[in-house]
Amino acid sequence: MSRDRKVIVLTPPGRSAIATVRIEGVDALLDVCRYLSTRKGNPVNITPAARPILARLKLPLGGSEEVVLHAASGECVEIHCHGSPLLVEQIVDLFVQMGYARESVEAWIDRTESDIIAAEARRSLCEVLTFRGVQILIDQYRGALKGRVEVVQHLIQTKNMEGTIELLDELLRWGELGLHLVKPWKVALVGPANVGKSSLLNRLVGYDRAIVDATPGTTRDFVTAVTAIDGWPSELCDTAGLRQPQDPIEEEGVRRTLAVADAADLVVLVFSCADPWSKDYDSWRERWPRSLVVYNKCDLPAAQGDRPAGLEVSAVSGHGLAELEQEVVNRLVPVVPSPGTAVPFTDRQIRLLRQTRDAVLRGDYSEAEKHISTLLGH
Ligand SMILES: Nc1nc2c(ncn2[C@@H]2O[C@H](COP(=O)(O)OP(=O)(O)OP(=O)(O)O)[C@@H](O)[C@H]2O)c(=O)[nH]1
Ligand SMILES: [Mg+2]
Repeated sequence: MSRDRKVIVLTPPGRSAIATVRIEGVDALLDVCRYLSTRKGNPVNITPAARPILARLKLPLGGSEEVVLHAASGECVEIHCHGSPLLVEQIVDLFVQMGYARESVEAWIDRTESDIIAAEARRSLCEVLTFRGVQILIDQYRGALKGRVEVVQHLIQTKNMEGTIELLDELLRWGELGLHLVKPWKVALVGPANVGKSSLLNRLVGYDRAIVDATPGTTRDFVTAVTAIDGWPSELCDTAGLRQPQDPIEEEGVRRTLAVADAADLVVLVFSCADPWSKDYDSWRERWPRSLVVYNKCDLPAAQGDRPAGLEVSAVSGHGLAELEQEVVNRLVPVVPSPGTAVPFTDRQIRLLRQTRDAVLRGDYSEAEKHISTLLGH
């Protein structure tokens, strides 16, 4: 019986402002109505497909909760409630006790979505970190990527090597951006001790995430904070200052700094305007040649001598911080896809696009077609 009666939490796990619980079953609406009342305690009747209504839902542990309800039909009701996991669990329990089977959102998507790319988009939409990401994923859900992949398929069938490679390159160009809609870009703040790396992290995320102190060597381990820069999810990582370690803990801190910087999508090399350029710094620029050079403390008198070009900022006065953010974005996302652009956004899609490209370059069109069919879920 419970096979066709389902309760699904549509919103991702964890705390959020609002959670949505979907109830599916022949008597879904009747079952929900049994536990509803108006604020004054009167019964509530919902008309299927009508506008959402506000009501109180009686809870198994006692008391009631104000919820917004929408019944798409008599067999499907969505309950929008406060996002507290405790409340969500109580609502789920209420229906489980009535014989409804709990279904994961992934299983629900697989059951209700026949198009594999649309299903991936719906799954990614559960994890997406910013509104920009939502817009791009909705385009893919509506078929932007699928449409272009079908064109690739046609080009393969007509053995058009040049056209296929051109289109595959156009799609793969957005791969990195697509993957970073649910996984933030990693930006490491690296540099000598005491130049203001932790102060910059705090300014960029807007709260005091890292300890700041006038003593060099304050940050011993790396400290991360996820934020959005111009709408792109970014994990900023403040690191221990690079200097001759004074003790084994600092030595480990420096080792971690190097590892974090090597793995980052972007290294921001932070120096101080007030310190003269040192020969050591050249080796860091060689190690991370694509790094962004920043001179902090530009509110202080500048040190004498030459130094490489870089952005002048001040974590204290705020000077240059908007330009710094803009430059970080320019490095991570130099071109923004226009609305409706086909953007691959999962490892699976990107791997299959690359495999298709390799096969086409080898002239193996049947292998290429196999990969494209897999990508389309055929
Ligand atoms: N005048 C001035 N002082 C700054 C600025 N940014 C940071 N400071 C000061 O410089 C000192 C060091 O700042 P931190 O942010 O702790 O420097 P850090 O690079 O993280 O230092 P370590 O963790 O030791 O490597 C503190 O006293 C800050 O208040 C700035 O833009 N101007
Ligand atoms: Mg620090």
